[in-house]
Amino acid sequence: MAEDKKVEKKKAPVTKLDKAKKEVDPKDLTICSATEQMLRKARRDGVETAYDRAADMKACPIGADSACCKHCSMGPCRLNAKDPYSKVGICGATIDTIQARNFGRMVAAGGAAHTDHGMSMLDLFREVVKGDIKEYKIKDTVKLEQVAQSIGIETEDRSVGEIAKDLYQELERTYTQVEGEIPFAKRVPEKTLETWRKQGIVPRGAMREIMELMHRSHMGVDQDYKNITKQLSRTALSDGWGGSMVATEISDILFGTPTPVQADVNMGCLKEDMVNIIVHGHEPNLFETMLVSVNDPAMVEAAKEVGAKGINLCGMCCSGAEMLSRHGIPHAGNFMSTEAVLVTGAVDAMAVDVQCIKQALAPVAKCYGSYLFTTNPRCRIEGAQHIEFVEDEPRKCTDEVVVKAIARYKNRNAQVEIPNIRNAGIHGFSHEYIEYMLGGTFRGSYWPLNDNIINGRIRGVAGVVGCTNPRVKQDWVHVELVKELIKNDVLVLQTGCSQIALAKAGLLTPDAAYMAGSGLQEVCETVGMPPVLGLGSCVDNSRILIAASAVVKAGGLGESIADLPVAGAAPEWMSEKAISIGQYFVASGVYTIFGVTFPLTEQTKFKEYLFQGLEDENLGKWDFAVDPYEMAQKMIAHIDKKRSQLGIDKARERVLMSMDDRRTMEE
Ligand code: NFS
Ligand code: SF4
Repeated sequence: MAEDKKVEKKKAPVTKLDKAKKEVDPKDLTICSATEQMLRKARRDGVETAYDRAADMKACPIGADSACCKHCSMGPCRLNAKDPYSKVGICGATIDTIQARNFGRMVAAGGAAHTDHGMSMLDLFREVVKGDIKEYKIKDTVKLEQVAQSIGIETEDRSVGEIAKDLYQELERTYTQVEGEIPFAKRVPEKTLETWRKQGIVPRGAMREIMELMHRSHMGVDQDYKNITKQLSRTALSDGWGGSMVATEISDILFGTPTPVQADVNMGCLKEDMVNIIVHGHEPNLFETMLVSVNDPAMVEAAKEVGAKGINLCGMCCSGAEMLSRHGIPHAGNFMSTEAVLVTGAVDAMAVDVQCIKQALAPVAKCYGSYLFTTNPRCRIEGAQHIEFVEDEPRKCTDEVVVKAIARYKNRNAQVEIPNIRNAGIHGFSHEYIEYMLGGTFRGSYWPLNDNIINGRIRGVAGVVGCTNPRVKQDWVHVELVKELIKNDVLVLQTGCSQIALAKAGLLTPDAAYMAGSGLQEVCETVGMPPVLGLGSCVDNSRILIAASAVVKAGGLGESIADLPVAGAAPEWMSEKAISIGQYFVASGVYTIFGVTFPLTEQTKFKEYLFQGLEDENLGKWDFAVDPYEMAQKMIAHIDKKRSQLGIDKARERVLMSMDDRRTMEE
């Protein structure tokens, strides 16, 4: 009882801006003008956001260096990052053990998020195939056959239902298999797979890998950082080539494989005279059904009856990026704009499912009288209403959200201010479309891409992905990095919040080719493509892996992914999912650079291993830089190193010379 009283007396969490707190000018917090405008409004309205909290909360320096362990109650133990080998934990754990275990647990959590998302998609697929769920159906039978064939399932003279049943059975192994190799290991280039086998890091099943990683990082188990790294690589690979890849492939089969579509991004997609509904999260099924609900003539009529012109549906974060790519649904902004969008006062309802949903959305929504609905049993938020989304009756949830949103429109009393900014761009470049686009209608192929890389018009390919983070100026690092890369003839592939940052900066249009170097520009103009290709959500990073495999298979650029002149970056990352993604790229052979901060202590064996040792073992490597120009330089240096190892560095010099020659001739 005494305890209870103590709790009651505690101050309620702050939802209103505390005037005494440090204030940073919004123009220094973001380059997104819409977000900046809303941060100013939030200040006027006395509403606090993550930017205010970040200014007020210094990151814990020991945690930032991953120099602490709280895996048992003899601790928590704090080591000294300035002198990392001067101390060990009470059990004797060294800095390398502690860091490897912490890093491993980030991979386990991030991988679990993608993998559980993928499993939800697979659950849905199973019920659709069995005929128990009728609200969804297999939309893309060509993709179904392609995926089935890619893992050795017979498709000739068989019905869609038969193939789908077999595909389900096979893909379930991605999760539950206890021995053997996950099905999509069959898509990995042979030499890359050989390296994995030699090291014993081919994933068996994701559940097993995550469980073993949690076990091994428990107090008193694996205390050899290299051995822990093996298991964290294996777990990350069960995400990239497992859970994430299943999420992407099954979503394509159920909802359609993206092809390029023009669509608008930014807060100007909200409409003052319409009922505005935002879906924010990661699983496409909620969004797909919401799309059906908002287009129901009865719903539209109901909206008109309360004086609205209609219902306006927009996405945010990753399911938003997926719907943007698949159907051209407008996208209101990335992770660091989710509070700001509520500040418009124009959001009648925001429906969320899982991942990257700030708890603070609930108090901010409350300030503006907007509804915040949670819909997934995995994610409830205090202060939000829960309307559960069930797959066999999905409209029950989405219709209710729409009805409530209409009611809120009718009673809107918040002051509405919508930033008048919309950026058009082309989204939806699946790896299948890239192949078709480059290779032509009759014989899609990656060879033209390889050819352009070999002849040097394209210097290399970079994946720029990941979050935004209030510890750095929103979008700025993404945009500057990508501009620098394309200027240097590096073709950029994008997903997630990074794709939205570049879309807002106007780089996802074919016209942006003028910003590219002369070689890349020539290719973009010939094909009619932007220099920056948006592939979708974060689980769609698996599309980049498949594209990389296809490039290896097309020939002329080495035998493994590690041979390719490619690099990856997550310049403003924040989530554990990003660490899992980074690690599966590294383990797949890709040089991967992160910004903001890196959860490691300098001058330790574990850091040296991630940043160099793994490359010596024929995998990729990690790197770190905060500054976008330095980041670009490092990525390009790696690409050039690979070009010279492949013996194609001379070809590029020739191309550059011929371009110069041409210019001289023109003069
Ligand atoms: Ni990716 Fe998507 Fe964005 Fe980061 Fe979050 S929305 S899965 S984790 S913040 S890119
Ligand atoms: Fe400390 Fe070891 Fe316990 Fe970690 S596992 S808290 S290092 S005693």
